[in-house]
Amino acid sequence: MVRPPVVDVFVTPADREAAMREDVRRGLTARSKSLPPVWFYDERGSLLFDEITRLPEYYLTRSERAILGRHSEDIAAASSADGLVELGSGTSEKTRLLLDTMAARGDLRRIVLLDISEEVLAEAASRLSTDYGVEVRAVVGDFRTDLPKISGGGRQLWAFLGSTVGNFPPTERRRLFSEFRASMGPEDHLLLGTDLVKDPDRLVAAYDDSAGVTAAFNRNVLVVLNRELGADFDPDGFEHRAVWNAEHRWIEMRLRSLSAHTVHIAELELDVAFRDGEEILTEISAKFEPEGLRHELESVGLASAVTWKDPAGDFMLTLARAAA
Ligand code: AVJ
Repeated sequence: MVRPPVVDVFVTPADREAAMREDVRRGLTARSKSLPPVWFYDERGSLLFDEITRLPEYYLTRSERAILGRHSEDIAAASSADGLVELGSGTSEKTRLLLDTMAARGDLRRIVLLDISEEVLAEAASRLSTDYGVEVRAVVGDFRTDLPKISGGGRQLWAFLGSTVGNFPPTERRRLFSEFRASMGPEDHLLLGTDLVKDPDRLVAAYDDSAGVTAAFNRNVLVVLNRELGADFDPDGFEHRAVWNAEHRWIEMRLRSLSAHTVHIAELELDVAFRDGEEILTEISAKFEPEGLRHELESVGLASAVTWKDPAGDFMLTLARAAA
């Protein structure tokens, strides 16, 4: 008999709502406007992101899948993990390549999924529990704060895939890596997926596709604010932009106002004035150099044991463990 997944809720809908209000007030009253990317992912946003992963220009997902397809046996052997913890798991689609390998080796005992979105999580957890017949725990939480609550037991592989880490600027990234390090047991490993620095034209195309899916994804954050906070953004009044920032080595997604106008956000009792051409920074997506990443990990006590790239050298997986 397969036990149904256990769902732990560390972030309630009320917590989410409060966090969104605070983020939006802070981001849109600042001199240089920004919104954190976490608010892209309502149901429509998650579907749009899924569509992005299948676009010809968006190589990241395919490249990472290719590495997992080729090297999941190496990863399972090198970590000898008996449990998988997936952070920001989404639909857990690529992770199955790892789970299949761990299960075939007879190693797989437990799966923990952590995501901010309860709907996606519950669905993924019950599928995995049926398909693998092991203990599955689903945690509705924020990987920036909730890691200490989910550590424990066995030899865990902490998977942080999809270049999600790229959404965090260096200081926050360092804090995140330290959190991972602090939560990992002595026999645990971290599996980190990162996009690599490459020709800026290819990078920009990956974030400004010809079908306009990324543009719709970017504008969706305004649709979310309209619904959740009673704002009156006209999403078509903003232009999607993707810009390579060579100094910081990250892609910036921005929304540029096509006119001078004012937006009212009812639930914040806030008016936000936009100049013609004024931009909101909606996401950074950092690109890495293998050496730089190794140093970053080492500086928080994570020793990068092995790395793998896809054949084109576009994307990298790093397996790291707590340094002795
Ligand atoms: C899911 C954060 C890794 O930064 O490439 C895709 C999100 N944004 N297209 C990324 C995204 C625009 C994606 N991550």
